[in-house]
Parts: sequence; C-alpha cells; structure tokens
Amino acid sequence: MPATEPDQLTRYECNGFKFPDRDYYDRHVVFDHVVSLGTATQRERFEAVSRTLRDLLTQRWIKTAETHDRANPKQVYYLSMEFLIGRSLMNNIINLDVEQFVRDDLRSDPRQDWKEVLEQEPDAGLGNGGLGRLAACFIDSLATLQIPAIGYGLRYDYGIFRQELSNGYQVEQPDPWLTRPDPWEVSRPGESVTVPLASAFEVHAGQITVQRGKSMSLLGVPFDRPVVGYGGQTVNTLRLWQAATPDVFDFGEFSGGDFFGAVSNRVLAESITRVLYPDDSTPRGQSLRFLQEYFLVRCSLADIIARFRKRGNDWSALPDKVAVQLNDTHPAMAVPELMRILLDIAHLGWNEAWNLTTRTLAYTNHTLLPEALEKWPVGLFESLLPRHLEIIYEINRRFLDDVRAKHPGDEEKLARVSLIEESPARRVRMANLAIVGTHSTNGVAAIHTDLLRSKTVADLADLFPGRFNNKTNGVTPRRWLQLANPDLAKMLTDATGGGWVTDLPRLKGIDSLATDAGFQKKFLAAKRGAKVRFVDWIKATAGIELDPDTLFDVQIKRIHEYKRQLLNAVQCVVWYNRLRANPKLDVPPRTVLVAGKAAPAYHLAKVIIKLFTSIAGVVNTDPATRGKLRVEFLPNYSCTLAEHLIPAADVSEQISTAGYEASGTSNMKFMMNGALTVGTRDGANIEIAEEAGEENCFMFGLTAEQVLASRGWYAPYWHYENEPETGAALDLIFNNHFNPDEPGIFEPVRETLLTKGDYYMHLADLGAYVRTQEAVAALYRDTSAWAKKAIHNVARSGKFSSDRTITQYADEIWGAKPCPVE
Ligand code: 4GP
Repeated sequence: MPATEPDQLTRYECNGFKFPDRDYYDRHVVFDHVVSLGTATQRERFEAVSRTLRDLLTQRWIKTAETHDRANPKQVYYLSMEFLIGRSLMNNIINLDVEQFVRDDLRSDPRQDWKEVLEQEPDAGLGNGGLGRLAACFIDSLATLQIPAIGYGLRYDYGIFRQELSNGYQVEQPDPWLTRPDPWEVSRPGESVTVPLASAFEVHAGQITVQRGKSMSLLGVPFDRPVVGYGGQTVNTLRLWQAATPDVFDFGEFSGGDFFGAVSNRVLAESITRVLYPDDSTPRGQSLRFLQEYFLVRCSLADIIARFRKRGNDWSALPDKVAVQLNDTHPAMAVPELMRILLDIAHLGWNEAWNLTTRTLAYTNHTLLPEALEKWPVGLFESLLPRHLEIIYEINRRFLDDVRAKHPGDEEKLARVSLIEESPARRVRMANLAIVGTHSTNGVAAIHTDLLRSKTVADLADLFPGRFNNKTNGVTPRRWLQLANPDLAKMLTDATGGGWVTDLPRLKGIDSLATDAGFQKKFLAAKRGAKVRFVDWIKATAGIELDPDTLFDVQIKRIHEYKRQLLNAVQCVVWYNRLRANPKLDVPPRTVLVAGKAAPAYHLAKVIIKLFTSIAGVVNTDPATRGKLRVEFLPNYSCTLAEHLIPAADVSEQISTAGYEASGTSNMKFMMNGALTVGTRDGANIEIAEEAGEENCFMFGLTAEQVLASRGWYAPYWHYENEPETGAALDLIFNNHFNPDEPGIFEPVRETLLTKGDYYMHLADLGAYVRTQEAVAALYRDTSAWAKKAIHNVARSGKFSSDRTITQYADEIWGAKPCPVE
C-alpha cells in the first residue's frame, strides 16, 4: 500500500470534486477490515466503496454546515418519526454525479461483483409507508434545492420488520439493519442531549410502567447521515437520535454485587429507540411510543435552539431563522416543548412565547382515518411530563376562552375543539394541539385538504381559516426515475436535451413524440428492458420466475382495508372464473403483482395476504389460465423492491375507497415510469388524471361524495345476490376453493364484505372495476395506442416532483430560501 499523503492521491477533478485514487478504496478494504485485498468479502467491498464516496463528499458536507453557520439563513427542520430512506449507495453516486469515476476506478477491483456489492446494503427501513418515504423524498429535494435543512428522526435498531411468507401467511422477522457497521453515518457523542423525565419507568411489551417518586434521565446521541443534493453542491444532514443513559454503569450497584442491576438502566434507556412501531393508520396506543415521540422532540428542539443561539440570534428572531415542520402529529409535543424552552429557559412572557412558538412551527396531516389520530392519556403526561401538561392546560384554557368569546353558549363546539377529550378517558388530542399551536396545517393532496377542512377538523378550520393550505405530495425524480429506470432516463435525456432531473416539467418536451412510431418503439424497448431487469432481480433475490412478455399489473402499498387489496383479489377471481368457463377467452396475458406488509396486529390485513397467496396457488397451476393470468404476492415489500418493480409496471393499481387515501405517492412514481393508472377519484389520483388527461388514465368507481351519500343505504348483499359474477367469485372464496386444506380461513373476508356491511364499499365498485380492466386488456392489444398513453403520462408527470412540493413549502409555509454553498 503506498504511503502517500491524501492530497497527492488526487487523480482528477470534476464538478469541484477531487477524485481520490483507487488506493483510497483499497485502503478502506484493507485497513477498515484488516483483511487482504484478495480475501475481502463483497460486504467489505461494499463498505469500502461507500466509505470512499463518503470521503469524497465530506468536504462539501463540512462546507455546507460552515456556510449555513456563517450566512445564518432561515433554516428548515423536518421532524419525523419515520424516514424510509432505503439504500444510499446508488443514490449518492447519482446525486454526486460520479458515475464515471465509480465505473473507471471503484469498480476496477477485479474481485468485486458490482451487483453483489449493491445487494450488500440493507434498506434503511426506518418507516412504515407513505409518510416515511415522503420524508426521505423531501430531504432529497431540500438538499437539491440548496435549502438549509436538517431532518430529525430516530435511529431505530430495528426498522420495519422483514416479511417472510410461510405457507402463504405473513411471518414477521426482525430487521437488525445495523448489525454491520453503517458506512454512511457519523456518530457525534459530543453533541448528545439530556432528556429528563419526572418519573422512572419500566418497559414490558411496548407498554411502560411508571415508577413514581423516582426521576430519570435519558441521553440522546446523534448519528448524522449525509443528504446529498443533486449535483453535490449542498450536502445537508439527516440527524437520527439514539437513546442511551447518562450513567452508563452504576458503580454502586456493581460493587454491591448486582452485576445485572448495574447495566439495567442502560438496557432500559436503549429500549426507547430499539424498534420502529410497525403500525400504520391503526391505533397507536402503546406508551413506549409516547416516550419515543417525546424523545425525538426534546432532542431535536434542544439541538435546534443550540444552533440558533450559537449563530448569535436573539430569541425574538426565532420565526425568522427557524422553521420546524411536524410530519404528522407524532412530533406535536414540539408545541409544549418549545413553549417550555421559551418560558423556562429564555424567561419570556406567555404572549411572546406563544407568538414565537406558533410562528415557528407548522404541521402536516397525512391521514383522515379517525382511528389514526393520536390521543395520549393525560395520566402519561402527569407522571412523566408534568410541566408539559401544565403548559398544554394553559394553552387550552386561553384557547377555549377565545372560542367561548366567539361562539358564546356553544358548549358542544367547545367540547369538540378542546385539546382535551374528556370521555371515555381524559386524553390529549394531538391533532388539535398541532393545529392550535402552529401557523400552518396542510393536507397532502387537494381532495384531502378539502376533506380535512370540511369534515375531519371542520370546527378548527372555521376558527383558523387562514392556517389551512394544501401541498400536494411529490416524489424525487432522482431515485424514482434516474436511479430506478436508467434506460428510460437516458431516453428522456436524449429527447429533451436533459435538465429534467432537477426540472421535471421539462419532460413535457416528449409529449409531442407520443405518436412518433420511432419514439414509441424506443419507449417500449425501455419498458421491456426494465421488465427483464426486474424479472432477473426477483428471480435472484426471491426465487420467483416471471414472464416479462405479459402485462405487469401492480399494486404495492401497506395492506389495509381502505386501500382495497381485497377488491383486486376478488377481481382476479372474476377473471379466473371467466377463463375457467372459457379457456379460449381472448385476453392479453397478465401478471398481477401485489406486495405490501400487514401491521402485525391487523388480523384482516394478514388474511388478505393469505387470500392472495392462496389464489396464486390455485390460479397459477390451473391449465385454464395458463399463459393468460398469473397472480403473485411478492414478499417483503421495501424501497428497493419498489425501485425494481415500478419501472417494469404497465398498470398502476390505485383503487382506494374515494375519500380515504390522503394522497398516495406510488401513483406518482408509476406515472413517471410510464404505467397507466387504474384508479378511483381519490387522493392525488385526481390530480394525476387532471395532468395526464382523463383519456390517458382508467378512472372508475364512486366519488368521495357518492361514498358519503350512500353510507345510509348501501347494501353489499344486493351486489352479491344480483350480480352473477360478484356472487360466483365470492362463493368460490367462501367455499374454500382456494384453501381446501384450511377450510374457513376466509370467513373474515365474508364478514367484512357482507355481514359487517362492507364499510369500504368494495362490492359497490367491483362491477366498474372489472369493466375498467376489460378496457385495459383491450387497449394493451393495441401496442401503439398503449405506448402513446404511457408516453403522455411520463411527459405530464412534471407536477409530481417533490422539488415542486418543497418549493411550495419553502415559499408558502417556511419563507425559506436557497443558501448556495460556494
Ligand atoms: C400516508 C397516506 O396514507 C398516503 O396517502 C400519503 O401519500 C402519505 O402518507 C404521504 O403523505 N400516511 C401514512 C400514515 O403513512 O402513517 O398516516
């Protein structure tokens, strides 16, 4: 190994980056792992590649922080319990724009297997679904737009569980993603934060037991990950907190002979960031989660305020220098915590503290499902955070006085808007706290914001009409197009002259090529290339063999009744029946691909997975369907799986009951990759159809108004009894056709769809859905007509870049501007 000084190792310079010699990489292989170059594993090579790239971005990372400290701009802080970032290696290569360097140098190691190297990186699965992935897209856009921003989250030891299938049932396995060193993160114990609690606690099965009369402190240790903006000018930070204890080791207990007691506090403290709650849109009652939320808020605000003061700012400048966005209600304790800081530490008066707090904080709502709106027992606050409760009571007292003055005598309104729910038990309503304590409440798609305003929190929207605003979601084109779909990306660059990666509306440039036969041909070739890549990958990683020359019809998302995977399942059975009745039925061969995780405690969601695997087991072996219909449930849905599958999709299934999906974001990823949406008029599907043109989508089903209007009289039995195909498909499921060895396991499906009234109105939409799928099949026969619509979708997807979304947040909520790093 040559003992050269780092500077002399510089080989060439491009884009302001000094590229190290491959020696850097070799050194990381050898010295980080103490192995010879010849014997290093692919995992060790992955770490060495990543470390070399981290070396490369380090200077920009330091410079970014220094520039922000010096310029003292308004800084954005994104607080989120979830960041579903996935893998970082390819994303950083693309955003640093160093693909050539990597190809020429880092990949010239003859013993390296690049595909294997990429597979070594675990997905950082620190989130459940949409909300967590949105946070990851947002920090990418913030860095790309050169907006000074820090994401704050938790460094869970275990991310979202790994889903295995056993006899077709979901089995949850732990995801210890940090068992090997993570090459991207930097721990900064010197910047740890103390988190005091009024009572000590014990943890058992996600619940804490408070031990009164004894207080306790935790320590938040920050771990930083680089967030590289496209082009590598700005490298922002994602700071994840890990829980520890300030008194690592109790020498008193140890010398007294209690060896286990001496480290028990440490074990207890670490349990705070042990696991991500695997719950999505279901009740989140577990008290350990309450502590996690407080821990995130306490650490992040301490850090924010320390930085704000270090830059020499006066307290009164807080809203001019700091914008804190609360990703859902999970970090809503930021309201009383910031008040506590301003009252007890800065010693400001109530009115000034309140004014600064509300102008600094803003809140995003991500769901209308009432069961997902968080409410924490007053008792938890009383024993652990009494000062915060005191502040919440005082906020509420003043707020209710105002409401009383505006609406004298309206006690019911008062009860509805109060921050405290009185019965059945006294609980703090976190959504009300977030709306009252911030200057902005936004929904994530136009229809969602309208429903939020007019239905979910109508009273509060009346009281604060100016606070409510819409920010339709977006996704980052870096990961979801450039990285995920290299063939299409290259085509788009050739056809538009480039620039779309940071200015997605430029894709409009290909709109006029939608009817160009040559362009269509290239487009279809890129789609086939993506299919082949996916087919190869899923065979290598999951052992599933698929035919790329079939229509790929894809539904990927958390399994939930409102997302209506059941509608898809029943539809598959309808087609199966048609093919059994008429094996010569002329339909294009279709592969229905479904993936998603069910929350471990959500029984029906797990039954839905078993239904798909059971249908697959029968349909895929029946000669009547051979070469015509294939159903496959893909295990362990993840960011990485989505990156492989979305480019390969022909059809994007977005079939939630209208009025229930806040936005959806996979719908946008599919659109930019040229899949046609089969969708209800829900969430961002509506805006997708507006942009793409109705004629380029397959919209069907009840509207949100129709769903609401028919609640009183809707009768699923009518459909079961009067629509022959509906009845026949359901009977096949109920009569154990797909599960002869486990009779009765689909009774919960009967209960949901019939006995309990089909709350999500699957059967109301089934007929229209099947007719829509007929139209899909007919269009797919006409390759050119299909390509034309798909190209229009890509061309018109510009609105759905998270760069647009973040620009709107920056302009309309945060008042934040880019701060270029020279
Ligand atoms: C999700 C919504 O279900 C989805 O419609 C939306 O696109 C996404 O947030 C991002 O805004 N909600 C969650 C959640 O993930 O945990 O509530």
